[in-house]
Amino acid sequence: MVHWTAEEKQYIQGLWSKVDVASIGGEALATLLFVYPWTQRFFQDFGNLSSYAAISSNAKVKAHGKKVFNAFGEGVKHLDNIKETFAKLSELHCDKLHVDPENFRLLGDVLITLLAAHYGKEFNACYHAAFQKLVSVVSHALAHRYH
Ligand code: HNI
Repeated sequence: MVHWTAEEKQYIQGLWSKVDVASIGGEALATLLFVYPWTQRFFQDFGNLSSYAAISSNAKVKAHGKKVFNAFGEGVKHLDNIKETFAKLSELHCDKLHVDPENFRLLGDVLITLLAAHYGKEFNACYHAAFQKLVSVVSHALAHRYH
């Protein structure tokens, strides 16, 4: 099981409590779809994804980004239970959607970049390390069905 120090928990849960999940979630998914356009193939029924402006104003992208990061927030709440928290979602992404787990890592990197952009100096090396660990553990849990 992953061990979290009290400080790591504080960095993660403290910062996440301030995050506007709908906003950063929409932004993160939009960035993923724009910067790594091959990820668009999972969202072919989302309509117009032809430019950054189109992607970032697409209501389906926003709604899905919010959904994804609300689920991510469940992981933040249950740091000592991440594998179980994402067990059902791992089944969905691996067995049904066949999402390449590399994409979980990419989305995690996007999230960290956005947190750094939004929180500036407050998102210091300690926050960065804690969130890096979190996105890695969440990606691993989501990919669990592949292992
Ligand atoms: Ni993901 C559906 C959570 C990463 C492709 N995804 C979901 C749902 C949740 C979710 C929650 C809705 C489940 C339901 O309807 O029961 N996804 C997460 C989380 C992460 C993640 C927590 C990583 C942090 N998903 C990704 C990535 C991709 C992805 C990186 C592809 C690039 N997800 C999907 C697709 C669906 C999906 C595709 C189904 C969409 C649909 O049409 O309903």
